[in-house]
Amino acid sequence: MKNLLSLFVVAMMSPACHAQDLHLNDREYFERQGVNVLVFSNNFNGGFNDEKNSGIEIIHHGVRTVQGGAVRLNNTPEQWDLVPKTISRKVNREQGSIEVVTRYDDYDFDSRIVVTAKGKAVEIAVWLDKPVPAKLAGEAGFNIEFLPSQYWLKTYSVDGRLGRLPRYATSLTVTRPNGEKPRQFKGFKTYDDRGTDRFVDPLPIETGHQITLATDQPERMVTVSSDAELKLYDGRILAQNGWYVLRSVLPANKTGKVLSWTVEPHAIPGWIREPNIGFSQVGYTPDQPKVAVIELDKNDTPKATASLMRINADGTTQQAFSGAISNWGPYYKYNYVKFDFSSVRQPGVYYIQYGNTRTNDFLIDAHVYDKITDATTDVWVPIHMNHMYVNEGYRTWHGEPFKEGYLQAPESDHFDLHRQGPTTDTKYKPLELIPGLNVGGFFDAGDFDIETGSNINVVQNFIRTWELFKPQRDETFVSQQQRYVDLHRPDGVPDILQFIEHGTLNLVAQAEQIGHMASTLSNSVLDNYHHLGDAASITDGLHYDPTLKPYEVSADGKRSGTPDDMWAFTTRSPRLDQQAATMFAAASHALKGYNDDLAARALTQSKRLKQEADELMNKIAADSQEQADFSWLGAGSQGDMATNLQLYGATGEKQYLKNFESQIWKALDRNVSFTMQTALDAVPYMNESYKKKLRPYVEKFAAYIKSFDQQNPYGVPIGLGNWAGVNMVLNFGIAVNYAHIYFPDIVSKDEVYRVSNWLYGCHPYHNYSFVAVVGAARPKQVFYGNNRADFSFIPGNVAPGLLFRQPDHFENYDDWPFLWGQNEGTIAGNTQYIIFGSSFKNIVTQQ
Ligand SMILES: [Ca+2]
Ligand SMILES: [Ca+2]
Ligand SMILES: [Ca+2]
Repeated sequence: MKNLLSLFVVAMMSPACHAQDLHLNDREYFERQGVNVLVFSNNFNGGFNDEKNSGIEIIHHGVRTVQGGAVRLNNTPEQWDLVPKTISRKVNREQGSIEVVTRYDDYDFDSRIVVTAKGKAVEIAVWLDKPVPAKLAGEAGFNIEFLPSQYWLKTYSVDGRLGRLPRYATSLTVTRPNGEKPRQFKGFKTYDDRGTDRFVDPLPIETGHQITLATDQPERMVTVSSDAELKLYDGRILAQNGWYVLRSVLPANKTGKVLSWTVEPHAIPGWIREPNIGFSQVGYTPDQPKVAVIELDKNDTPKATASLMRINADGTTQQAFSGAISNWGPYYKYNYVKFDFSSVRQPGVYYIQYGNTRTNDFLIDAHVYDKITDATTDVWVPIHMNHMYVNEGYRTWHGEPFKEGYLQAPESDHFDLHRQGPTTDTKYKPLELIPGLNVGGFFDAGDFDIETGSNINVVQNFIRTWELFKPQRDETFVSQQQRYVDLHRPDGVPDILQFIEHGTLNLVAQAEQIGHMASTLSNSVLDNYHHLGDAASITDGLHYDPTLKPYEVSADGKRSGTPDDMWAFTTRSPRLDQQAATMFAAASHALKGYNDDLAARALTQSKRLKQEADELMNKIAADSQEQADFSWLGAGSQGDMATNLQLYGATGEKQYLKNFESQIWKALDRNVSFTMQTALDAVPYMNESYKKKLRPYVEKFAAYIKSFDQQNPYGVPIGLGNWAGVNMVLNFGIAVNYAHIYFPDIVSKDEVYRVSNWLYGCHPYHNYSFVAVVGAARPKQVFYGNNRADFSFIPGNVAPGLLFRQPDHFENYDDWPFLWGQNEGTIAGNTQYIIFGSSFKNIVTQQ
């Protein structure tokens, strides 16, 4: 905090005489009011390669609209095209420049980019010590990318010729021999060339030497000029998550300064960002604390007061409350103040008026939280049921996917971070059909694989919700026999039981057919992994037959030569087997009386897997010189404690509880915040003396909760990773809820609203609810679901939230769904939200 504060003060005191020019600030980026130019504050990092948040970036009047500035090997690089590795980054304050050396190992190709502030513009120069490698001549170029949703339908000018950036990609393309395409990540191919051995290459929309984008919108206007030819492309031709690309090919056979661009982002004189008034879009109950957090530009002057306005039944408005603005202080690049209107308790429709800024309206009412989990349980979860046809009214969400089943994965390195080792660890030969796996299970996230670890979590989350709250809600028809799901059609069975059953069906099948748990059931080829559309069309539904030619179908219509069948990755992990064994025990307990056959099968697999996994782990530990690697198995580890508790819950065998008790106190002594949830989960099984012994730890936890009020203006843990921190926030919220349920005198009811406020709109960047369709007046509009190409959402999805970009920018696009780090929902995270929401509702409805 202190460090941030001093940075803020320094930034505030920057000499006014340079205010109109770009200058290199203390956070190592170029800045003028309304414009930030970042030079490799964020590096390309490989892997998924689609982060679209690296290289040279421009944050233009508060929105990161330009990124990807780097030497690239394609006209419009896709996800999984090679990205450059950053070798060095130097900030030269005297010259006002930043210099970055990047490298493509695959081509032994180094280049140096020097960005220098020149008045209101920056010069971007590319330097080479050795000429472009012959293989990349004509392919390597300097690229920079513009965010389509902020530029489409804007006018542009190229050397005086006018045009409008297209809303949808329709520009011209050519095909070229595959041999001419620079290799993609790990040699995978993103495209199915239909046997032509040619790839698609977009042609430019325009070429010239001076280009201005968004001549009609001062906030977005950028002018680029160069002696080299500038080409403007539409990256969406190849991939829906592509951006507009501006590019100059690097000259062949040249060294030294081979390219220079002048880039001038227009700045609106005296621009000050509109205040972002964070509040709960779902609304507030009359008795809860109500504090809006207002995010202010650092050049903004806080107002003295704000008002809460009531909208009367006849449409007239009146001031319900006026109160003082209190200062919180700086947090990264903005300044924060708060407006407390807790004293307003009268139910009604309200909005906040702060200076000229008026929020949308919201409710104060005892029932505002009643429906916060309904969209997730009734819509999001059933749509993610794999191996089923899912219907809703007139709409089919997807047909029955993967009818041909799953093949044994051969040895492979995988694009979704999986690996199949040199042996299969099964009785199956590589590419042999493993029968019976195309049943049950849930799509992982914005993709369609079955991540076994996540699916285990999902079943556990449902079981936990079932055992704690016994929700009888029945809005979903599920027929395993028909392989058919119909939304909003009650069938007499609580949906949550059907979800537990559906998850268990796939996991039990894995244990029975494979003998142990697969790490994943996933795509075999990259060109159908990025599928956007009906899940049933990812594969052709026909068994792969390598004796047929690609795209050929057998005479009986049952087999094809297209290698699109999904694979089961079966490298054995005894740890995963142990997790599955625990889950199977709990599932057996939950399913008893509803599906006795499945309950019995789950119990059989639980016992067998536990025994085999224990033996394997002991053997590995005995064989290994590095037993420390398996220390998580030993006493005191978090995983073991939670497992023992779950096993006790499922079996009632006292030994598990003894194991738990022998570890919990040491773990709490080591780390209260990390262990608190497990300690609280045990309360229902324990006596009063356990609760008494736990009290001082809960007191510590209460102090930990309050510590977030000093760490940031929003009072919740905020993650700074590549995946925004919603899982961490939900975990925190669940622990706070349980601490309040069992120790209301230590953790007061007021604390449980921290996480709901954050989720439903009280957070940086904008004030939209992160839960799709939840947040009555203004939920987010776009998410990274499997319908993201439609700029849409699947109701009930929870976004990861605020993605942090170095050095000081939080972001959550609501017009561009394609960044998974801020907009994807996962099956494990969304079922975690059901636990948070169920426990939260339970607390709120109790007077
Ligand atoms: Ca996945
Ligand atoms: Ca049902
Ligand atoms: Ca197939």
